[in-house]
Amino acid sequence: QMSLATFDYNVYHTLDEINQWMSDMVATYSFISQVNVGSSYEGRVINALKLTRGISQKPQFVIDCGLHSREWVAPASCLQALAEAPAGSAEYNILNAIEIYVIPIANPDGYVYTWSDVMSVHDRMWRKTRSDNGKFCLGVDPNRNWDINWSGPGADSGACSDAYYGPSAFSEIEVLSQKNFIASLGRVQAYIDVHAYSQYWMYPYAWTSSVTADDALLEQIATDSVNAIYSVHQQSYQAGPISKVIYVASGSSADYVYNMGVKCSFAAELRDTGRYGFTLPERFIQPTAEETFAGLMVIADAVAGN
Ligand code: ING
Ligand code: ZN
Repeated sequence: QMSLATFDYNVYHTLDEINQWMSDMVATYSFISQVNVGSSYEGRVINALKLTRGISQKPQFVIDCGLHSREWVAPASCLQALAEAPAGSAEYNILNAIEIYVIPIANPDGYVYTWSDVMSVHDRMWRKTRSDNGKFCLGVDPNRNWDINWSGPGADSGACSDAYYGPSAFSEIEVLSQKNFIASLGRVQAYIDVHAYSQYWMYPYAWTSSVTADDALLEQIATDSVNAIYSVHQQSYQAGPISKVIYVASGSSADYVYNMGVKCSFAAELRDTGRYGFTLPERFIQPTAEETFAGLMVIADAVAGN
């Protein structure tokens, strides 16, 4: 397919380009299909790509990218990870054992906003959704809006805050849609919410500094992931519980999905460690994507029982 063959993974893409790319992937590969996760506040469709081969009824692994719109390297890395799937690759082979769902842009309104000029204002640093809650500022933090210790420590009541928890838990249609989507799949055994930046590979809890009942398992998988990541381009990522590695944060997706019974729940912060931050230059997309892929495959292997 012409457009797939010429798609440049080493630049950042608009939502329209990413949606076209998803259609091209589906048209090109029989083991990839598109699934509708739901819609956004401004009426955009949230898409997922489903990858599976062979038997059905396998364990499922959900990869959520771009929940925060300014973290552009996260969706870019998820796209490149998907491009690794075709024949012969490790990812292709693992699709006999698990189903993978990738949501490349979980917050499409925010993403479009970081690409736009609205009344000659350009805000590349927008993080939240774009909902109007009748306050002075728009938007809710989609990683503080889940119903897990909602409105607790590490989330903000102020509508202008980047960590605004919203008028109620699941007030954001993007968050509610993703929650319902994950619940509807029924056999999800692993989840990762991919962010940037700081180079961390983390797991619950975020809302409390207490550890989960699965701490040893999660620590083992996260350590294996950061070792795999290091082996690709010798970048150090730190593994550990979210509340210890980064900060206490209530209402996050990783905690909520863990509490749904998805033991292998993770949250990643990709490159860099702060030099460029959210505006990571395009030359770093490829190496970031390559090491992220290695980290994701460790989780996929764990779910596949390898
Ligand atoms: N960091 C995440 C944030 O939402 C995080 C850290 C991840 C908190 C997972 C809770 C759960 O604040 C960034 N950079 O977005
Ligand atoms: Zn983020």
